[in-house]
Parts: sequence; C-alpha cells; structure tokens
Amino acid sequence: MAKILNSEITPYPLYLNRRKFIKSAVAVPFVSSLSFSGNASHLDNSHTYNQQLEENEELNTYEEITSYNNFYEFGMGKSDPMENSEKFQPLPWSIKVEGLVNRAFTINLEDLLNKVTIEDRVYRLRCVEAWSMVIPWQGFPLANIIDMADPLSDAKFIQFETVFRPEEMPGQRKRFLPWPYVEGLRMDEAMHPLTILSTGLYGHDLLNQNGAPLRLVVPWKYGFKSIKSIVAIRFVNKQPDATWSMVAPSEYGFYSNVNNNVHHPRWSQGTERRIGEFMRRPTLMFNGYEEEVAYLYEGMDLNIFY
Ligand SMILES: Nc1nc2c(c(=O)[nH]1)N[C@H]1C(S)=C(S)[C@@H](COP(=O)(O)O)O[C@H]1N2
Ligand SMILES: [Mo]
Repeated sequence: MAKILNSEITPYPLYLNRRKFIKSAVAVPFVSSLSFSGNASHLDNSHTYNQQLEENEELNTYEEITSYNNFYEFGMGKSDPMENSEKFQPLPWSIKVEGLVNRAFTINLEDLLNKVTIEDRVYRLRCVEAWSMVIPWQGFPLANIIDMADPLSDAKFIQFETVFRPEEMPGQRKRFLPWPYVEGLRMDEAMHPLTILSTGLYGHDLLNQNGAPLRLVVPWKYGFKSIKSIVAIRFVNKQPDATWSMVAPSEYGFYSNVNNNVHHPRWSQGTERRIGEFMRRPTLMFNGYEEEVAYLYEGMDLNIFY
C-alpha cells in the first residue's frame, strides 16, 4: 500500500497477554505496521473489548488468514482472492455515509482514521460453510460512524456496499453474484460494541484479499455479513437487501446469526472445522458471543429470523 501515515514500527501484540496468544504470536513473521492510524493506540489495550478464547483455541496464523478467503469479487475459490487481487488499488479511498441522517458526509479514509481510535479485537470468524478461524483484528467501533452521522429516528437499518471495479476485480466481470455486494444490519446490531470496521490484522494493514482498506466484522454472525472493501454506509428505514439473502433466501436469512440449532438446508451448522485443525469443533451459539448479544434477539423466533 502506497500511503503510510505512520512509519513507526508497532511491536506486534502487546495486547496478547495470554500465554497461548504469545505462543502463536512468535510463530508469526514480524510485520512492520503500515497502519493508517495516526495514533499509537495499537499499544493501548486498557479499553479493548477482547473476547476470551477457550483454553483450546489459538490464533490462526497470518498465512492462513491471508490465503484462505472468501471474496467473490476475486473469484469463487479460497485461494482466488490471494491470487487475483494484486491489481486492486485500495488507496486512495473514500467512504460515503448517507441516507436518513442529520449529517451525511463523504470522507477520505485517512481523515476518518484521524477521528477514531484503532483497537485490537481477537474474534472468531465462523463461515456459513462451516469452517472457522480466530483472527486478531485492528479496527474501531462502527458506532463511531453512526455517532458522526447522527441518524434520524426513522433510521432502523444500515446497508453497506462494496466497491464496484470490474477492471480491478475479475470476479465482478462474471455473474457469480449481483454486484456490488451489499449487506445490512439492524441499528442495534450496528451500534453493538462488538461490531467493528477493521483496517488491519496482526498489526498489518488489511491485504486486498481480506477486504482492504476497510471492512466490517460482526463476530456473532456468519462470515458473509462481514462485508469487505466498503464504499457506502447507508441509513434506511426498512430491512435492506443483502447479497446472499437475495440470491438464496431460503438458505441465508437477513440475520444470519451463528446458530448451532438452525441448520443450513444442505448441511449442519452444529460443528465446524477450524482452519489448521483436523478434528471438528462444536459450533457455539452466536459463535460464542451469546452473553454479549443474545438480548438483541429476545422474543424473536430464530427459526424464522435465521
Ligand atoms: N464484498 C464481499 N465481502 C465479503 C465476501 C465477498 O464475497 N464479497 N465474502 C464474505 C464471506 S462468505 C466470508 S466467510 C468473509 C471472509 O473474510 P476473510 O476472507 O477475511 O476471512 O468475508 C465476507 N465478506
Ligand atoms: Mo463465508
């Protein structure tokens, strides 16, 4: 990536204070920080919202996280995003925030990152295809952008849109999916402190295959909700279109909460394969974030709102 605002080397993960984290951290090639964030907040873990992992969980390696991806804009295979994304130019980048708000704005990514504090978040990512990873993200709460935009009271949902650049994204020259990729969250899900916009992982700017330069991460939902390379954030009053639930509504609902009791019509969601492991693991309700998020769905029948 071309523009580097902060050339200082960020010692990777001071925040990884648990022994198993440190163990997996040393196995990672040390990467200098190309972070956009103009502050040293990577080093400040006092306010982070890291989730505790189970004793038997380790971080996936940088190599695993950057070589086994879903990003149909670059092809349908797991190695396609790594192999076909080198032409993609994530900088300069601007994001449009629009719709039912008092303060619509378009902002350059660098300017946006000067207004937020980048935090470290270790999250599980559970793909709907029943594999999973544990990823140390850097990012900031989506709630920060919501505050900046000051939504009107009838803004009930947010829709997100991925960039459309068929010249740089070979998958967009095919009809794998209707482009651009779109996703959505209900306002309370979007405001939830676990929901972040990520700019990096393992102390390194996001690579193209992971959704550079800015992508959503919603750890209690199936991976496809975590939309990559976002150019628009739109406040709306009705449940917005989301790519996979448009394409196959009976397989992918709008909510798409990780739920080990509600199965995909073609496979079970009860277990998962953690990338790098041989044995399958049981899938946890809400991907292990039940205590934090179950209240959002109280009174809803999750067999209907899947
Ligand atoms: N724009 C866009 N965002 C996307 C996808 C995609 O195809 N296009 N794939 C999703 C799916 S299915 C998953 S599992 C995650 C994978 O994120 P990762 O490759 O960084 O692990 O990205 C999600 N975001
Ligand atoms: Mo996925």
